[in-house]
Amino acid sequence: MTNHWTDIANANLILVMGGNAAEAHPCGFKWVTEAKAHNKARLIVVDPRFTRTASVADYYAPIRTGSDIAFMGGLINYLLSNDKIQHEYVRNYTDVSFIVKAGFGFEDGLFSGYDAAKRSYTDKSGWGYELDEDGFAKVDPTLQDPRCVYQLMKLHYSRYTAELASMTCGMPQERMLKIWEEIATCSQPGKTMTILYALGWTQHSIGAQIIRSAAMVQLLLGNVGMPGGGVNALRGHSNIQGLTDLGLLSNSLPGYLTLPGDAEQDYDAYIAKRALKPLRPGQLSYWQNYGKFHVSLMKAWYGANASFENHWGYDWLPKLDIPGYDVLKMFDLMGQGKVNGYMCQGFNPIAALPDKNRVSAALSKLKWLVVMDPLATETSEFWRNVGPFNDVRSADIHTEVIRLPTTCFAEEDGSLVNSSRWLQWHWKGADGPGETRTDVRIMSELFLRLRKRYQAEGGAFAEPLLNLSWPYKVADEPSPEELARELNGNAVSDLTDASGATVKAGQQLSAFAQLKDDGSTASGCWIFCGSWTEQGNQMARRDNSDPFGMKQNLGWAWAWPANRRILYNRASADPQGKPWDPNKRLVWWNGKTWGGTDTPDYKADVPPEAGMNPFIMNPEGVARFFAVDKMAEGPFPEHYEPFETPIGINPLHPNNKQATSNPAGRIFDSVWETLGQAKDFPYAATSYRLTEHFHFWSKHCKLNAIVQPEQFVEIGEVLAQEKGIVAGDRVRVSCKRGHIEAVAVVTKRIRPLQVNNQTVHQVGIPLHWGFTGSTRHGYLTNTLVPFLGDGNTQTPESKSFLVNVEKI
Ligand SMILES: Nc1nc2c(c(=O)[nH]1)N[C@H]1C(S)=C(S)[C@@H](COP(=O)(O)OP(=O)(O)OC[C@H]3O[C@@H](n4cnc5c(=O)[nH]c(N)nc54)[C@H](O)[C@@H]3O)O[C@H]1N2
Ligand SMILES: Nc1nc2c(c(=O)[nH]1)N[C@H]1C(S)=C(S)[C@@H](COP(=O)(O)OP(=O)(O)OC[C@H]3O[C@@H](n4cnc5c(=O)[nH]c(N)nc54)[C@H](O)[C@@H]3O)O[C@H]1N2
Ligand SMILES: [Mo]
Repeated sequence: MTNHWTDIANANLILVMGGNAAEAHPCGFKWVTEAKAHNKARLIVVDPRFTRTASVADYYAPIRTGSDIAFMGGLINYLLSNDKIQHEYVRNYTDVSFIVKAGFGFEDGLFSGYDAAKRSYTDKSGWGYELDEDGFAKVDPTLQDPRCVYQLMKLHYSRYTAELASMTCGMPQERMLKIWEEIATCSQPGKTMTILYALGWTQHSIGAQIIRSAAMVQLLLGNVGMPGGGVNALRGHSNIQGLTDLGLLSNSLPGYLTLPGDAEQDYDAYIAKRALKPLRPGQLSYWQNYGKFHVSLMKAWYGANASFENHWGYDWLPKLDIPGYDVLKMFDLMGQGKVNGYMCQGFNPIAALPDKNRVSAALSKLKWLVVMDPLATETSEFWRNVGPFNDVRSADIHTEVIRLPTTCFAEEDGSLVNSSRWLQWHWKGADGPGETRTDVRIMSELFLRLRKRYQAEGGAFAEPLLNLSWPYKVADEPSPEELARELNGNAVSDLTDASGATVKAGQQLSAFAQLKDDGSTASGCWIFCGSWTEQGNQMARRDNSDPFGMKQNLGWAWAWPANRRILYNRASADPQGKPWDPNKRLVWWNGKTWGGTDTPDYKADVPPEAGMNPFIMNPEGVARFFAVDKMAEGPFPEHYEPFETPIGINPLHPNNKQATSNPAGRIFDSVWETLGQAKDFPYAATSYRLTEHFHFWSKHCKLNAIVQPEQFVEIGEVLAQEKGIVAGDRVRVSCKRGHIEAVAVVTKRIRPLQVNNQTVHQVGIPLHWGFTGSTRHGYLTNTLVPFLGDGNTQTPESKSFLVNVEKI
């Protein structure tokens, strides 16, 4: 989230689109209720289904799954052509005036630089700003230059008329216009809309670009950095925010630092490429501190073994030979027989990943599989024949499966990072039963045994293991406190920080501004620096006082970065440093310094007249409508159809087959033949959650099993009638990859939509059932989802695929 949970109460308008917060985030959803009750906020919900969130909305509109960019693109066009933008904000705080290189173009659904054979944009050289001779970006403050971002954006979205958007989304035009009109009222300074989204936006082959389009809308309205504004990802697993923060993705390092690629063997070049120089004179470009964060990380990992002479152990970091080893890639390699063993920790891939039969075949090619989990999951039982629900030939599967029972979060102390970026400490409720061990214990023992063997026998590339620093009191079980203190970081030798304060060797650091690139500081995750200081565990704080009445609650837990609650909050004040609206005060210039109700996201002593731009994480200091070269499929979001499209063409590019679905989406060659077509599988299906279950494990819990005992699918009344299905019938839902069977729920909550002059029916499939646990056994929903994903995040397209439905 750019903003945070309690801040939702500051919104005037709440758009829930691409999520179902009342169902999947019921505790956080109370802040929506607060905003409605105390702030007269209005709630708009856009979802293929009339959801539990929609049931308390002021306005609801249906949408065809996978078509949200058409809606957002139409909205951008509407705001620009009706002049409903926050002018001063857009002019001063965004890239509208920046001149784009002449090499950038867009034609027939494709941006410049596309390589059809490689299915990717191999030449992104045009996707950037024109620079002057000093290396600064060229701008045209009058916005008249046809190559400035403003003019290019206007041109790009002029194609997204209300008619075209409506016929692409299947949303009646008058409903669409009503929503756009209401959203447009938030272009007044001080009136804010918050956008809450989750998987309804991410789980598409074009998901990351849907979210960018939402960011563009919020920038046009001047809503980023504002109380009650922002683009807010409601995150999933209790600690999934912590997972990305700590760099558990295959191409990242803790604190959003990045792993080098194969071509980056030179340490200085690796740092220089990431320590971005300012693109405007006098601008603060915060990533110029990259080296300090990186060296401090290496000192945390390798201690005294990381030195100036050995480039802080740079050679011990893996260098990626491909952009990343995401789960789709790993399971593709596994399916090709190129993976011997798999450690599966707190993850149930056969249930969670797309195309269950493909995942099962991949697991069958392993020599060994270790499952670390409190439960016997579908993945640890994948080799067992469970009738039609898991119809495998056990005798043919030679994978050796080893289960290591772990505790779960409630059986240990530690911290969880929530969607608000708050690190909240929690205390264990009970000891784990039986032979369970904590994950930390299992991983530590494994490490210690491996290291012992390397010490005794040697081996290829042993240095990363041999040189690791392991300073914990109990070597085979570091404590949560020790680990948390290490993530925060400490002084390695006595030092004087930028403010002139001295920190003694061994003392905890208090802020990442103290980090250095000379080896005198260690920090396991620079953005967590400040969470466990000499003053103690800041994550355990539970002071909910709210002195300014702005719901920022700076004494509750600890938020990264720097206990800042709202990112980019400098933009909540006008260029002179005065809040856009006295009722929406976050930070302001008091004549000497920036301060207020939140920790300023800016350099505290730089006066407004210095003209430093507020988005200090970008080298140009402004927010981007034009994503330069950061996205796989182009600098502006464009609508592409799901890979399995119910209408067969892209209404925006009916004549270019290459631009039907995301031309840079993640798909492997062998997957094309597994995709179905609308003539065989005519219905647009989507999958989702229910409050009563948590993925695939709450079904092991008897109370949850009782409240939602059996797999069902939701179909609309019109489709049910066409198919002769009544509520309670058993139906077979099939796609080219397989089928499931379930009970039919016939509902008014899913209506047929008129899309591109044809009727599209949607089918809703909850994801929770399987062949373990206490519920009635069922088929895994992911039997139906295709094995492909987003071009940037590789997130599977679990929200849009084609099926047929028949009565059994
Ligand atoms: N009770 C419970 N809570 C949970 C979870 C759980 O399993 N159970 N899981 C947690 C996790 S890990 C996550 S990631 C979150 C997920 O949170 P959500 O994303 O809110 O959950 P979903 O139910 O997967 O999907 C949300 C909605 O997206 C809609 N949708 C589908 N396709 C589209 C589309 O193309 N456009 C739009 N606008 N909407 C679409 C669906 O109809 C659905 O109502 O929930 C978390 N909370
Ligand atoms: N079709 C479709 N597929 C989807 C989705 C969808 O919307 N539609 N949503 C996707 C999303 S967003 C998600 S997050 C995934 C969820 O997919 P998974 O994360 O694989 O699902 P869970 O059932 O939550 O599995 C977590 C496992 O962790 C175990 N566990 C709990 N605590 C601990 C612990 O402390 N240590 C260890 N080692 N294990 C522990 C649990 O017992 C459980 O088996 O599903 C994805 N798949
Ligand atoms: Mo998730």
